[in-house]
Amino acid sequence: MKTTTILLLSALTLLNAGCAGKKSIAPAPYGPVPTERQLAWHDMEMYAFIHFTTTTYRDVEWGYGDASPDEFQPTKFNPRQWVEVLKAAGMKGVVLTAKHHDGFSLWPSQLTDYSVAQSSWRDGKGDVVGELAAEANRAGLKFGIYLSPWDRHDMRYGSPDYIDYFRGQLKELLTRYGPIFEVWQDGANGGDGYYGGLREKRTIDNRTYYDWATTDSLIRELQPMACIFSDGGPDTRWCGNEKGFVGDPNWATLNRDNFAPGHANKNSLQHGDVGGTHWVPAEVDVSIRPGWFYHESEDDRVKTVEQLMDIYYTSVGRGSNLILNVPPTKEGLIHPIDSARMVAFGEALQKEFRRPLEAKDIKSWEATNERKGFAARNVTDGDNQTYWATDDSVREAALTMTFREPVPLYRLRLCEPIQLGQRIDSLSVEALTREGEWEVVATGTTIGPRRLLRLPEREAQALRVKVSSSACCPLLSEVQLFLQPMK
Ligand code: FUL
Ligand code: CA
Repeated sequence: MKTTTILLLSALTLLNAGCAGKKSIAPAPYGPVPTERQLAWHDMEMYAFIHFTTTTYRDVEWGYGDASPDEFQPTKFNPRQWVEVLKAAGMKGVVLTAKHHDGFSLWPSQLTDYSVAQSSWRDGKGDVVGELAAEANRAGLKFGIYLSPWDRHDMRYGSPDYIDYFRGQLKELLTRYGPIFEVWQDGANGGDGYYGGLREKRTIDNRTYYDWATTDSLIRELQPMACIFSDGGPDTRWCGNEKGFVGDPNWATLNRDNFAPGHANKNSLQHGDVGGTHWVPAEVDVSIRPGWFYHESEDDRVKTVEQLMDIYYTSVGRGSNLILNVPPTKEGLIHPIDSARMVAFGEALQKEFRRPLEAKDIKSWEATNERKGFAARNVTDGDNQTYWATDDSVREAALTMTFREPVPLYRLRLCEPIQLGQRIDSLSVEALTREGEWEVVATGTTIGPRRLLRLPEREAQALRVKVSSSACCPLLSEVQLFLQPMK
């Protein structure tokens, strides 16, 4: 192209922009933003945890490391049944304790003589990791692994040789079983154990012993899309408790460099750090039973659908992911009580979100401020990439959707376009009732990837969402209203 043509074209562009008022310019990202692997992880929302090993047969929570491999006898081992149950509950993935603190490996590891290969179960030909990975894959569930850094069986634990062994095992797991979406690094470390028969106490300095940076780069190399979970990330963080909730507010940002494994600040784990340096979202880990492993004595203490639903709203509903543990029995099956509960939970969840309000039922979208090219109606197109934005100077804004007919309120899902960072720190929702009054029906703090709200029973002609963001302009990608299900 000749220079004169280029000059002419740019002059025309400027002229066009001038006629239309302002050019449409996307808001700049605010603070740290998620990586591609973290964005994929956010979409997972809810998945299962499976705690299973020789510890199951000892009826304890922490195996000492001295159980004989022959004690592992899941005579009815059926990972297809596990996966069916998990799928019915709406789980999108499953993370297995490939090795728990007792040190027994659920796959035939070539690096130890303490695995399923040494068990008389299936004449040493069994592979729990392989069979579960295959079933998960068949059913469309993503697969993840837990490899306990603390190993109460292995003689080498506490020495540099053990770290080589640990990395060697990770390598086996990350190269044999297809794509891994999460590697779960547990924080429990050191103490007494069998340690090759020495039966002693071993303490390690968990700030230095594991050299996590080297292990993390091995994981990156072998499985670039796997999120690494630990107390302080690097990719996903523990929520600071095992009860089934993340803090409110919940920021995905964290001052990650303040963290060393096992030296976590509970408040930062539960709430994140406002304006934190890294994107490290929280994961809520909780068991459907009091313990992580199956105990017959807890058969009557399986969480109810109501409890599971409350957990759902205080984890997924606050923008965190939920990893729900469902431990198999000694036979290698999910217990009938747990499976019935999971299926009922799945049905209850479907009912929660059965009647989405459709965009065609909305008469108008009005915003107190609308950035050029980022219209309010972008919040009802079902696409998280498209969003409503305000001008840069705005800190508080409201969006009102007026319905064609009054509708029965039920649930509300709000989402921020987190690819541009997390911004909103407070929200309130008002409904225009049949009587023509504006009534506050919900209030809250952060949104992040999502905030789910249970609304009171009201017929509403319109809904107004007010958001504020103290450091930058607020953005919303989705405002999805769900209506009261038909009786
Ligand atoms: C903890 C472990 O000590 C428990 O046994 C369990 O695996 C839980 C998920 O993490 O730190
Ligand atoms: Ca959208």
